[in-house]
Amino acid sequence: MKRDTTVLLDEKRIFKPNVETVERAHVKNWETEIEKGKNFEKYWEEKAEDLDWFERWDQVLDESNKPFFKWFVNGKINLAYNAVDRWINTEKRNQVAILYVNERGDEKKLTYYELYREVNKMANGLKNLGVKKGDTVSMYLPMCPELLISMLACNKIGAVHSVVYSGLSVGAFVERMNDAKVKILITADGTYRRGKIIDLKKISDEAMLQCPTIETVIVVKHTGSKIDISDLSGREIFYERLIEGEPAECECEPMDSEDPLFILYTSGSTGKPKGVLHTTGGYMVGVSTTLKNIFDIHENDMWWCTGDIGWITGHSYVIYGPLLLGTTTVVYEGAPDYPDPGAWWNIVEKYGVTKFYTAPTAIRHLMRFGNKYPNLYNLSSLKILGTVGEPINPEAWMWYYKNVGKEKAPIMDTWWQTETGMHLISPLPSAYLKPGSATKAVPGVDADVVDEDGNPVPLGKGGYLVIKKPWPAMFRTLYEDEERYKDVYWNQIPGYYKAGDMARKDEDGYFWIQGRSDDVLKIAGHRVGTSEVESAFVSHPAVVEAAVIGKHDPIKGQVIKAFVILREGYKLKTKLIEELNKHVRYELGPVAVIGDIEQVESLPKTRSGKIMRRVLRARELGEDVGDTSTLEE
Ligand code: 6R9
Repeated sequence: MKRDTTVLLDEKRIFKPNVETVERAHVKNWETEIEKGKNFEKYWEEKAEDLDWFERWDQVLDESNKPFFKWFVNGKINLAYNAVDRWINTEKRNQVAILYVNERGDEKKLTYYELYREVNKMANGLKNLGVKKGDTVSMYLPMCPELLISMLACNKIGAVHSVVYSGLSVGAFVERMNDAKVKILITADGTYRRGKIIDLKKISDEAMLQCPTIETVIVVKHTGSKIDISDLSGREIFYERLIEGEPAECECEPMDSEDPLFILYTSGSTGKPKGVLHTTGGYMVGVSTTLKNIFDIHENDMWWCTGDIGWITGHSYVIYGPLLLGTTTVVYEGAPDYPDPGAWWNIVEKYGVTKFYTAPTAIRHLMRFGNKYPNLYNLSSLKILGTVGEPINPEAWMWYYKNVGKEKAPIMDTWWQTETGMHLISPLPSAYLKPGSATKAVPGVDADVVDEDGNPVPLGKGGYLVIKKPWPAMFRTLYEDEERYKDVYWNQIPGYYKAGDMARKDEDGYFWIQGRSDDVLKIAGHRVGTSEVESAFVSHPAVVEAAVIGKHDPIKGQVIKAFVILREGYKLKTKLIEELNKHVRYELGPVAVIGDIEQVESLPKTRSGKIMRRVLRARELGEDVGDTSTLEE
């Protein structure tokens, strides 16, 4: 993947913290806070005090069965209680909790009290369907209030949610449902995207044919489409019917700190997607603390994270972080450039957004339209900006800093993962910033760059990014796959969590993330596994074998380059290329952006039959292929 790494190596600009921002901040001195965090158990214990526990923990961290760590052992807590219920007896009761807006300009506001009532009704509705503590409920929904309500309703009664991104299509959807043996699915008639309505119900109907465990499908009428009761099958029920007449009160299930909270599937380099399992207490502590300190959240903030709830960014920072802090969270459904490339800046101005968090790919996309659009709007409400999902190139950083933040709002470049649950490397508002660097590990977290044996590499030299101590929001395992959990993350570099990214540290100890060290792609910030794309290709009758690699793209970061071996009689002509594109989209969804397909006669493989994507990548980029001693003749 050719990225502007030369620029990164030369990047020497440093930006001082903005005085006003620091004066307002919860944490006024970044370095001091990092020092405090070195006593990490004590640090996290103090942060846990900010939440309301039904019963206090008797141990902060239990490391007796590594790598199966436990946080806040024997503590009892409930997420929905902390995110919603505890605010209704305070002055926040009538404050807007969720501000839903879409690309058509529709808006819906839910105060904390209204949210409380809706969550309770849904929790009761789920109970009536027989959902109990520990059961898994899945959502395939657009960014709509019912998605947040359903997730919180699950938390309330102790059910585990498994949200599937609504941009994933049939094949990916089926795989995730069946792996988690889901019994209840919540979906919607459709979602708005660039002036069209995407028919989610149709996708889920097709998927349902292959999901034998699903007993009930709850359907949200979101886009006002004409479906009515006669269109539903015996196992389907409308959301509005389910909650009709349900009491707006519901007891919270006291959850053990280590009870499962949610599963979120993500792509690995090999095999099927991984069900990343997060538990309750530590996740809440990690997510609320990082959001509070990195984006300096106060109760009168208007927080907007543009990430989709179907990914970890949305779980941690659209719904849970902001509600745990009792602020207002903007939930936006639509594209960044529809009806025009000023759509997002219009929302910032209209609602006075104070903190704004998005992905580098979106910035690069909007940058293409020039300064005109951000300059059309009053963006002076913005105090802090953020990015997530992939390394940000200094050019995009500078554009964002100048045109959106007007050189006043610092940019928090946050590095983290589905597995980490919370930000692990990021500045705080009082940090000195370097465009393109995520700076340092957040207070209470210990990160480093090491070689294969775990020895620190000299400053300036690339190596594997590792986390050396447990952190509260860490995932606890992969769903029903403890072996893979140990192998992929903990046994590779003994004693440390191997993140799967390459990085280097500079002379100031700042981290520069260089991208994945494995075969995971980041397409427009979305994590896509090469093996998933390959199996989508080979499920087409014309394809015998396929190998895919990431190819640099100036806007999306990476797109797919596929090498395919075709069945006899097939030629890679325009019609087949179109068909393959369509087929992969059907299996995986619009996240799988194909840049190029090439027909080949054979693929480079190891003697044990594994495709050597590294060789393909090197050939593609005209780079040295490296060690090929395991390459089959
Ligand atoms: C939150 C999220 C994780 C991978 C991660 C890395 C890349 C995320 C980044 C970044 C450089 C940043 N990544 N944030 N790379 N700088 N600020 O994106 O989770 O979808 O699991 O992806 O994303 O490669 O390993 P997830």
